[in-house]
Amino acid sequence: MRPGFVWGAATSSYQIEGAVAEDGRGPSIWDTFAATPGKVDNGDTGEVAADHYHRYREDVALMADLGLGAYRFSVAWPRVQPLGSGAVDQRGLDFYRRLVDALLDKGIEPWPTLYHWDLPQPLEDAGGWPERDTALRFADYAAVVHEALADRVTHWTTLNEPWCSAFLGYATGRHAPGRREPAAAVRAAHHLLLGHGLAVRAMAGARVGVTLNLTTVSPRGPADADAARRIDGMQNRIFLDPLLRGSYPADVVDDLRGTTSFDHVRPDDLATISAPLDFLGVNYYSPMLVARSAVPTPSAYVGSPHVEMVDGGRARTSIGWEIDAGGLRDLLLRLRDEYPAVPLHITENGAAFDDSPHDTARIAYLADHLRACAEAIDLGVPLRGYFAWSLLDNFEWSYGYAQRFGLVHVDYATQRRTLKDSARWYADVIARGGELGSLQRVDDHTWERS
Ligand code: IFM
Repeated sequence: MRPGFVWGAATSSYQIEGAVAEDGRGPSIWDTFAATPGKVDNGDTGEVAADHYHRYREDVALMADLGLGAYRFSVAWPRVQPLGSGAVDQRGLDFYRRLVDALLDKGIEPWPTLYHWDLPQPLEDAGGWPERDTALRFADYAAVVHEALADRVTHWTTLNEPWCSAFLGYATGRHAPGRREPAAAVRAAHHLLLGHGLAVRAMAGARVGVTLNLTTVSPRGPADADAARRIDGMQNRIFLDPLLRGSYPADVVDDLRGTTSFDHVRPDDLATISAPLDFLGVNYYSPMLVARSAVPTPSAYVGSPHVEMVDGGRARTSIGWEIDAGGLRDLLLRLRDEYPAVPLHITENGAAFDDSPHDTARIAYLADHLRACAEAIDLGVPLRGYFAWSLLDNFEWSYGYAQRFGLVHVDYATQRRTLKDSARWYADVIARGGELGSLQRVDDHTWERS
């Protein structure tokens, strides 16, 4: 990788912080959802998580040992504004001030994300993201955090994976707030985008990006081309086009005609949403292979019930996601070819495996994806950084603690942190400036230095 390439790792507030009732933090939709029986595997919640709220100094020291250049974390809105609007709790902001100072002390650049899914519960009680007002409240909150940290933070991310917030939160109900209302999900997607655009405006002068979970979508065969177009529209283009081209894709609007009339979109919204981005964050984990299905199946892809995901026959991680590093390269090339140029950062990439601490499968996954990044850069993609997901094992949403994505193992009973082999390997890659050459893949699960 080139000099200046940003090497980082990522986490998010609800997944690691714990301390959900401390220092004035208000409840978020994830507190409510996790406390609802049957919503999260094993009844797990983020109440304690990795106790990062109390152990952040130890965690920053770990990051420094790994040689990270940057740390991507998220700010918990309900710590800053317990009611989601109005009064600001300085104790919440102080936590992030301390975290940022600890990072800077170690020469690690803080990369905060303003929203990684923990919406203050009072805002959901008022209607949540399907309501336009939530976007306005988000911009107010962004301004508050920006003012508090602007002297110490350069790169800001507004949203993490608005697809999940909108379509898992409001269509399938697999994520908080657990609603199953397809039309509301489409409105939520728009208001998340609007919130992003308004936040960019509210943080004038800052370097701001947004993170999307994007992927490759391929048809199983020629008869499935329309199915692939539809899923690509609802997964990728419904966010990319408004942000980078200032319009919704016409085919997606058409596909959604029976679901919503788009009358929630006001005339100036798309101009606000498409304010120039300083970078686009790309989260990539797995490819998608899709087919037309004869039987209608409700899914996150509202408006396209006759589509199904099919098995691509590739190896899978423990969470069941197929592995395809080439997909990351193809995705990056597509962004280069089809959208206006914008600096890119991989803001998440990683794998869940239960083989810690000797996690050769995770090393293989990361190495293959880093090679894909290097290939993309060689082909002219303006990729400027890579953040491994995740620094620590953490609360994996509706899967609870059973799925482990960390470079660092967390023993939840004692909160003891132990570096996995992948953490040592990643530190070595960073120290070599991204040089993977001396590492040889033996098989799917083994990786050796030659
Ligand atoms: O853990 C999540 C993260 O919060 C958002 N992106 C995907 C990760 C793995 O599921």
